[in-house]
Amino acid sequence: MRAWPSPEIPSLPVTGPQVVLHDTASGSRVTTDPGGTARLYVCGITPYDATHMGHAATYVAFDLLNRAWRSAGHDVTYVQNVTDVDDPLLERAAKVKVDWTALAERETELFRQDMTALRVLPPDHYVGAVESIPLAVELIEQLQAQGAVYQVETDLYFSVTADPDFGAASNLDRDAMLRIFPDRGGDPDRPGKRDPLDCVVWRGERPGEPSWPSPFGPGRPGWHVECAAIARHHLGGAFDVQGGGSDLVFPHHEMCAGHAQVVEPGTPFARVYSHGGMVGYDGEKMSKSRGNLVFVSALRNSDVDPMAIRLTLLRHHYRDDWEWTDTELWRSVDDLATWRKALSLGAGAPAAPVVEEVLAALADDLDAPRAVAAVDRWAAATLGSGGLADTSDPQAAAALLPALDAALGLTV
Ligand code: 5CA
Ligand code: ZN
Repeated sequence: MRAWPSPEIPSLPVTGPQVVLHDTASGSRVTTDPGGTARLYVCGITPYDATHMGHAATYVAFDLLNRAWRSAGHDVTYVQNVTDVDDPLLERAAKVKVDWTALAERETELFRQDMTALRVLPPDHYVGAVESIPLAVELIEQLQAQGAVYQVETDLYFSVTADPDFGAASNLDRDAMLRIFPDRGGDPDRPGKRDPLDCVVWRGERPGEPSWPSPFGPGRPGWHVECAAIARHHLGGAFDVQGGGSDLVFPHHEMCAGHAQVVEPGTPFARVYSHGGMVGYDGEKMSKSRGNLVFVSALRNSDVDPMAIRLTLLRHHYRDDWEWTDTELWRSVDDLATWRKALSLGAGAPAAPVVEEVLAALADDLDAPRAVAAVDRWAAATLGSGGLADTSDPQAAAALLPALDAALGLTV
C-alpha cells in the first residue's frame, strides 16, 4: 500500500541520548538497544471511520519514538498495517450501503491526509491485511506444522498453550486474561475450543462476507495472525518495539507474540511492547463503536492549525489516559502564537540548553510534556515582561526551530 509523503527532518548539530521506553511485558523502563537500524511495528487503523484524537495521539506518540531514535543517530525501519478487512468494517459498509473496499480505501486516504497534516513520519512499509493474506496463510501453515492449530467447524484456532511464554507480553495472569478476553473480541465459551483463551487464526467463509481460497478452505485470516505475519515478514524476529494503544495489550499483542514465538521458539516477537493511554471524550474512551468522536479531519476542515492539534496531544504524556477538550486546543493555538512571537525575534534566551532538554525529555520515555514545558519557559524568558527579556543568544531561533521540527514534529 502507498503510505503518505514524508516531511523533511532537519539534521541537528547535537545527538540525543539513547531512548528509554516503558515496556508492558516487564512493567519497567528499558533502554532500547537497536544497533544501527531500529525496527518498529505499530498497529494501524481499521479504516471504517475517520481518524479521531485517540488514533492521532497513538500515532503521534510512536512518531516521537521514531524521531527520538533518529535524534540518537539510528536509522528506523517502520512498519504499520491497515486492517482493511474486519467485522466492524464489513458491518459499517453494509449499514451505509457502500462497497467495503471503497469504504476502506476512502478512510485510509483520509488517514493519510490527517497524518500528513500532523507531520507524522510515514512508515517505510504500509501494509494492508488483504494484500498480506498469503503471508497470513504461510504463518498459519507454520503454526500447523508445530501442532498449534485445531479446527472448530470451518474455523481454525490457535492453541495458546503452544507458547510457553503465553501471557508474558501483556504481563497478565490467566484470571486477568479471562476477564478481558470477552470484551475484546474473544469467544471464550465457543463449544469445541480446547482452551477458552484460544483465538481464531482462520475464519471459514460466512454467507455474504468476502473470502479468499486457502489450503484450509475459503475464508479470511484472524486479526492477530495478520499483524504477526506482517511484522515478521517485514521486520524479522525480535524486532525492537511493538506499539499501539493500551486496548491492544490483550489479546491482540499477546496473540501476535504467541504466534511468532511458536513458529520461532526462543525468539521473542518483539523486544519491547509499548502502549499509549486512551483518549476519552465526554467521560468515555473515544471509540468508533461508541461514536463519541473528535475527528482530526473535521478540525482541519474548520481551519484549525494542525500544529495546534499536535501541540495539544504533546501536552499529555503518551502513557496517560486523558480527556480531549476544546479548551485545551484553543490554549494550544494561543501557545503557538506566543512561541511564534518569541521565535520571530531571532535572538532570545539561550537555545542550547532548551534543545538539550527537549532531546533528553523525549529519550526519557517520550516525555513530550516536559519537552514542551522547556519551550514554554524559553518563550517566556525571551519575551520577558517589564523590559526583562533575555535576548542573550543572537542565534536562538535558528537553533531552536530545527530542534522543534526534528524532535517534536512541530513547525512553528
Ligand atoms: N486495526 C487495529 C490494530 S491492528 C486497530 O486497533 N484499529 S483501530 O482503528 O481501532 O485503532 C488504531 C490505533 O489507535 C490502535 O493502536 C488503537 O490502540 C488506537 N486507539 C484507538 N482508540 C483510541 C483511543 N480512544 N485513545 C488512544 N488510542 C486509541
Ligand atoms: Zn495489530
